Amino acid sequence: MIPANESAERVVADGWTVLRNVIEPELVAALLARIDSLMLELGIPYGSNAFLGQRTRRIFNLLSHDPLFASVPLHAGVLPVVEGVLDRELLLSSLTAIEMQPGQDGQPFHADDGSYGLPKPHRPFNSTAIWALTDFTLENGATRLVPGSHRSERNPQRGEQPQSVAAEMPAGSVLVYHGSLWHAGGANRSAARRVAIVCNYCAGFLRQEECQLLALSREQVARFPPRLHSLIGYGTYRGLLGHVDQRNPAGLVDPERWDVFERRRSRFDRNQRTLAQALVRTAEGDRVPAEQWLRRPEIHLPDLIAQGVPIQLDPARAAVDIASVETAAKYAGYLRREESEIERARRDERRRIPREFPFERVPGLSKEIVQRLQQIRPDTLGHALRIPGVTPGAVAVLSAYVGRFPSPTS
Ligand SMILES: O=C(O)CCC(=O)C(=O)O
Repeated sequence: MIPANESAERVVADGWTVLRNVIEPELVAALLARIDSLMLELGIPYGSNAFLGQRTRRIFNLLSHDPLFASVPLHAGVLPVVEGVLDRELLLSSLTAIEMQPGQDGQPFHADDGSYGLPKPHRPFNSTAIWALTDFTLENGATRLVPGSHRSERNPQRGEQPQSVAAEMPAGSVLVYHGSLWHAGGANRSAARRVAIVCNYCAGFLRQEECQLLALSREQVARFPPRLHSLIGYGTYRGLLGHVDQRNPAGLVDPERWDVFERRRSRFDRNQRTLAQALVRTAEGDRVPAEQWLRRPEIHLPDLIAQGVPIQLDPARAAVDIASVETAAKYAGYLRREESEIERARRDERRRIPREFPFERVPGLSKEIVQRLQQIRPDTLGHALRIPGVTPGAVAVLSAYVGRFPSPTS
């Protein structure tokens, strides 16, 4: 294997390098399988413009969907190369799966650091690793690269078609390039799809493309290895940028705290089971399930404990334990109703909209929303909900009419 510093030097000098067969085949297979299942679960639509690709589906913010994806930004065969291009204080800028179907046209050429708007050329402060999860070939749209363009004084113009080469590589390889390099997804003229993960890193002093401090919950982050905490943004750059009350925010995603939370959750689950099984004696002398008795407003958990129901409490956190078990019991009915609401929303997410559905006949939708829907023709209610400008209220109205108007072709 080529040493990481040599690969990094090639990225800085030549604009890119390909790390051939650097990813374990088992990891490639696992990532591919999870991306496929997420595409279905999330009802991912095709892109809505030439840049995103109208025959291309993307899953953004991958870390939020499965901890499996943590292995991508941290991979020992790739991260040291990018650290050599930027430095060890780099950040993960975005993490996206891209599935390009046959028939996808070539993407417009661009440079990933184009949005920062600084005079060019400059040293790399952005660097991207494109993981090939299927072979990348000339026919199926291997990324096009413009040699020398990382030294250009400008970004490509809209529609510009410079001379380029295709980054052909077998599945399990990774293309790493300089953020100023002009590049584009190629056209897929083959009969098979091309699948990739695009892992974009930036220097620690820059704003990330995805706002990960909000896109990932603290609980999700706490499960990741500490190195990933700092890549996500829980850290400081040169000990200053990003501090919280002069503390490094890394300490705020504390796996030990997460452990405390996990232990509390397992006590909670055990106590729920105990309440479902135990019987208690009422004032009238009847024996009733503890769970049912606790639903009475005047009954509290310590009353049941006094009757010998074996509830487990952490002495240091007894008040929190008691409050959570009591709240769950007293609001069980309400929670069940909420769950069925959530289930309904999930079903709606996948509910299909017939191809020629007459959006203009749905009463109460604004002209603008009807136009957006007619332009984009979402195939599910979930897809409709993700169209900018289409409100949840409009989708709720739509859901009431989706089964009502038969489409001429369906
Ligand atoms: O899919 C590719 O090969 C490149 C994708 C890309 O550059 C992008 O979406 O920004």
